[in-house]
Amino acid sequence: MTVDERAYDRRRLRQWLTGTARADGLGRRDLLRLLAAAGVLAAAPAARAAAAAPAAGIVKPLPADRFVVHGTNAETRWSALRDTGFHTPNDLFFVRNHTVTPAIDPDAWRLTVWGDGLRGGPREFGLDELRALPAATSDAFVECAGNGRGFYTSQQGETVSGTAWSLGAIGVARWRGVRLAEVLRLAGLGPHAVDVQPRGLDADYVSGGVNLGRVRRPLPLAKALDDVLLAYEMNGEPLPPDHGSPVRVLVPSWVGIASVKWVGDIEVSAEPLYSPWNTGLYRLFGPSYPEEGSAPLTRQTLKSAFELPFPAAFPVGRTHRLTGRSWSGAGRVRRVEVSMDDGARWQPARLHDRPRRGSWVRWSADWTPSAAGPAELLARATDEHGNTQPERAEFNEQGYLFGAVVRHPVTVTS
Ligand SMILES: Nc1nc2c(c(=O)[nH]1)N[C@H]1C(S)=C(S)[C@@H](COP(=O)(O)O)O[C@H]1N2
Ligand SMILES: [Mo]
Repeated sequence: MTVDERAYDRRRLRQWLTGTARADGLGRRDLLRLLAAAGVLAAAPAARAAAAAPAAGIVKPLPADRFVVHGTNAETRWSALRDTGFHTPNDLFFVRNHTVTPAIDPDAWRLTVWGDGLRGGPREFGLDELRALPAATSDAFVECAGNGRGFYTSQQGETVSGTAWSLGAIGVARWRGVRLAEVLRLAGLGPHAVDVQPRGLDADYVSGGVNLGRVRRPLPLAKALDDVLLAYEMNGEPLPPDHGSPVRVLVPSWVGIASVKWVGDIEVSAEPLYSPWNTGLYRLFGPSYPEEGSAPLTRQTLKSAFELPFPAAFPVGRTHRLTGRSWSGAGRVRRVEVSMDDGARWQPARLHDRPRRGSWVRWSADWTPSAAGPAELLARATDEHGNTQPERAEFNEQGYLFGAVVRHPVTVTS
């Protein structure tokens, strides 16, 4: 009967992965061991898509001077941000799609809020209903947990799985929508709710031959009730197709995966929930972490980027105004410093925005290169909690949360 049991177990595991079985009463450690033993969450090989390849399934144009395409994803070139304002224009905002951008009719769209954490049965909302509720606005970044992943390899010589992003998997927009707390209240949030799990309407995600079901990731109730929005506007326009039209979740300061696009339903659970996106994915695995991985990722790390081509070129002997941006998931950026001599001396950059939580700050610094040849520009930020970008980021197998100083290559020409 061993054979039958094994077959049943595999079926149950598949059901759980696609969201049709629950994992109640099962410890996270057991679940992870089970998943690892069945090999269903083996890391996908690093993406090697050519920069010139068209992105499958993204609706908006991706001109090569503004985006680098990685398979189904596209990152913003930092050189293209230089003359943009505080908010990333919608047509320049990076896209991270597990599959393809779905076509959803906003008039037919419904949001279902359901689960045993509600006092009563499911409650449905249409777009007009959400728009009629009190609106809230948030100037917040959405940043992929893997932003900067490529530097684990290029700067630290480490092999990690996943899309080899440079620093362009981030954007800041003015998001407008309704507070998730308000919608949960209207749906009849019960006293026993602990987890809230939004799920996207895009296609099932198949990784390494295993169907993981639709993109979904539980949020602890405390965060869901804090500053999370159901956003229907991005920079004053209806949410564009690639960014979750008609409604996405916006979870300020957290890893981008929490901000589920094209949300179709939200489960409110009286028991903790698991999905592939908070178990085998979006935890830190590696020698510095426990066998079952770190806790699920929440806040983003601290980063800085120059608004320059990568690599950049400057003529010698002239003064150049270097510009860039810094941000932290932990709180406000307090200080940004730059170094043009390999970190021997650091000079403060001028900040051009009042630093705010969950957002970035623009900065500038002048540089007069005195000798022709190769150079590296360094920028490092410190946040209000005293976190400063280190020289090296701690390795993890999936290359999440790269927070070290990026060495920006430059050629000084005579
Ligand atoms: N439904 C759904 N939501 C999703 C994703 C997805 O593929 N499907 N990708 C997530 C990830 S990993 C990131 S980083 C952000 C990217 O948001 P953007 O494409 O609007 O920049 O969306 C998140 N929400
Ligand atoms: Mo992401």
